[in-house]
Amino acid sequence: MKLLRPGAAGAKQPGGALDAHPETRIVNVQIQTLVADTRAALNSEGELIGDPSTTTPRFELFSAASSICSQKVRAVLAHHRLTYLSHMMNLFEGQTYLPAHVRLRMLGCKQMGTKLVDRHTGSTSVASGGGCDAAVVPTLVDWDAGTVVVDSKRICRHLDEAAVADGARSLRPVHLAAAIDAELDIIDNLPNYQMLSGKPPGEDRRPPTQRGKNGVDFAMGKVERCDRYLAEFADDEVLVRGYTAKRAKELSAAQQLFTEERMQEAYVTAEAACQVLERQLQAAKSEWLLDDRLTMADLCWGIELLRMGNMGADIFWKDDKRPAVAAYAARLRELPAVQSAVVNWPGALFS
Ligand SMILES: N[C@@H](CCC(=O)N[C@@H](CS)C(=O)NCC(=O)O)C(=O)O
Repeated sequence: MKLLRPGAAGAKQPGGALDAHPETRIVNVQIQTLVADTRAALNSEGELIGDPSTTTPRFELFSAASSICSQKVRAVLAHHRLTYLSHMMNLFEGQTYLPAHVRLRMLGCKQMGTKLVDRHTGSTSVASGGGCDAAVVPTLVDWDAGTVVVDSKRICRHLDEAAVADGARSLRPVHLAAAIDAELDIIDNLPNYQMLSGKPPGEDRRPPTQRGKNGVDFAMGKVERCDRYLAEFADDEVLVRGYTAKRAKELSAAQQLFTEERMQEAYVTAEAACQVLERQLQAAKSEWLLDDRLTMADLCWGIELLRMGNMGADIFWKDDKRPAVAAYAARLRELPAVQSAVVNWPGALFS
């Protein structure tokens, strides 16, 4: 891995080659400014991941080490060996709320065409969660297309399509697309926020850095962060919309998600998903869950099962409880893309 200085003499600026499409170029200039502001706020020049000879990587990714949504995107990038400029954000220091980043995502949310999410269902899904969140990661910039892409599921598909256009084999082949999407929806709807931040029913098996936490303080910290930004940027219509929706979402999380009853429900949901997976794996006649070739569903399950294991929820499949899930989780963990996006990515697993 090599440090790349996008502004260095002789280096072509990402996003500079869009002269043929004036309409796109206007958006692109806006993206360029917001990306430059976000980099400056993070004090990050970015780290080039992939081919070290690349001077103008097509993709630029803002992600967080431990974010499960970011991990899925990094795994697809790694699987397809796509080169990108990576900027890391610290979720616990609230870096995803930086105004330039929120403005950047507001462009992506607009392009996605969904409203801003203002309540928390416990899942990270845009479809069932009620919309787009302007203060989270991952955020992908595609300099060739002149777009900012938000939502991990959309980003993974976008990257897969880009790789396929370059001759790669798809992780989401057309004949399996519906089945893969159904798996991605199941995974996207799992209560990862609750299992990471809330107190589990019974013994707290989370790693020491998370153990004992009840979720409410974390969510209220986000509400307070939004309040500070709302006071500071009261005249900025775009930021006010972004932070107001996020504030409402996290307030609903603090008030509703982490009660004993909701935490019980979350664990029941997660275990039920493992039971469905066990049955599917037992019945599968293919090498992987849906095919003889690895699909996006396998990659995302790999990341989900690693997270569950990291939170101590591997009791759902350990000790012969669900042997097919246990074997699948162990196999997925060894995939080079999962190793590089999570297992060997500094800070990706909680200790
Ligand atoms: N639907 C979005 C959800 C993204 C999301 O919820 N990201 C979380 C980490 S997995 C985040 O950045 N949280 C920071 C916060 O809410 O403060 C996606 O899949 O990309």
